[in-house]
Amino acid sequence: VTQKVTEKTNPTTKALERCPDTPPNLVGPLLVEFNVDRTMEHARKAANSFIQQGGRYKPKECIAQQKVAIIIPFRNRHEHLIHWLYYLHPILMRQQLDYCVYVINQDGEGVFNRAKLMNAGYMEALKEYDYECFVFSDIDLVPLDDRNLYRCFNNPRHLAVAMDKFNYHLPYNTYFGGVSSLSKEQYLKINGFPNTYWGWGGEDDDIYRRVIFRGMSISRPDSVTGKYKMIKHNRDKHNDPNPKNPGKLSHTQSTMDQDGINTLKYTVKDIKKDLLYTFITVDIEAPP
Ligand code: UDH
Repeated sequence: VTQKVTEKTNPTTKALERCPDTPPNLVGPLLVEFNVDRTMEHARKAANSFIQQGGRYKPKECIAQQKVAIIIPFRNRHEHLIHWLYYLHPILMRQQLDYCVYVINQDGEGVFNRAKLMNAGYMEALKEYDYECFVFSDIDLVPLDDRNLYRCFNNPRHLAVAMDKFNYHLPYNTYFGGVSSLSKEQYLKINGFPNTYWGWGGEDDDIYRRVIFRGMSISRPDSVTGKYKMIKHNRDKHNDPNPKNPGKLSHTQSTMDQDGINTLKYTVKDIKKDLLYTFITVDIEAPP
């Protein structure tokens, strides 16, 4: 009855149905090449005209299964950002997600903190929209198969399971780095991510342990679907391996309730909406 009324009052609008479980336009394996000069203009062309300011998209043909915020920890990797946007927007569109891309830029020259930036991204994204799923991605990782869905599953998901730099294998079984997804509920269950891992190393293992300590397991795609290509680069400044980080892992179980989204402190310095991404600069109180 409702359907009929709709058709009578507005014959051009057909009620949208929920998008199918398996998006129909996926192509499978992808060709990915970073060794070319690429500009933001190329990335804009690749994203087509359906993208909205801030790197926002939702399918027009159906109602997306999930509302997904893509969170990227960032500082001084503009060239990588172009490659990432060039490849990911078309993939995410084919995956029929209702999504937006948030680049969380660490302000200043202090020590980098990947996990704290991701926490800030979670908070900032939720101020804009009622997201139910969060995909956390490094800027230098592009999937080699669009069947690797950037959405959330029954357990926290590790997506980057077969990176070229690790010979298309997991470097170790409990590895949770690179790209991962957690529903809002899963994220809150582990009190978000640690804020105290300054510099390189350890934070991804801490997150893995949080997941296990809260009785969840890790969901993963198979090693064909889960292939990734990483953009080659030199070690960043102000992100040296921190020898204090590995030792913190033995305390995760007792500290995770006092170090996470419930203790997060940061200040937003600037929010800029580019066509292909929302760029949020945050002061995370980094040590010099
Ligand atoms: N990141 C930045 N800027 C930085 C540092 C890190 O944007 O200065 C972000 C970026 O999204 C990156 C992620 O944090 O992909 C993880 O950075 P990482 O340095 O932990 O990991 P990555 O795999 O490099 O990029 C590992 C060290 C590379 C040494 C290569 C020597 N050949």
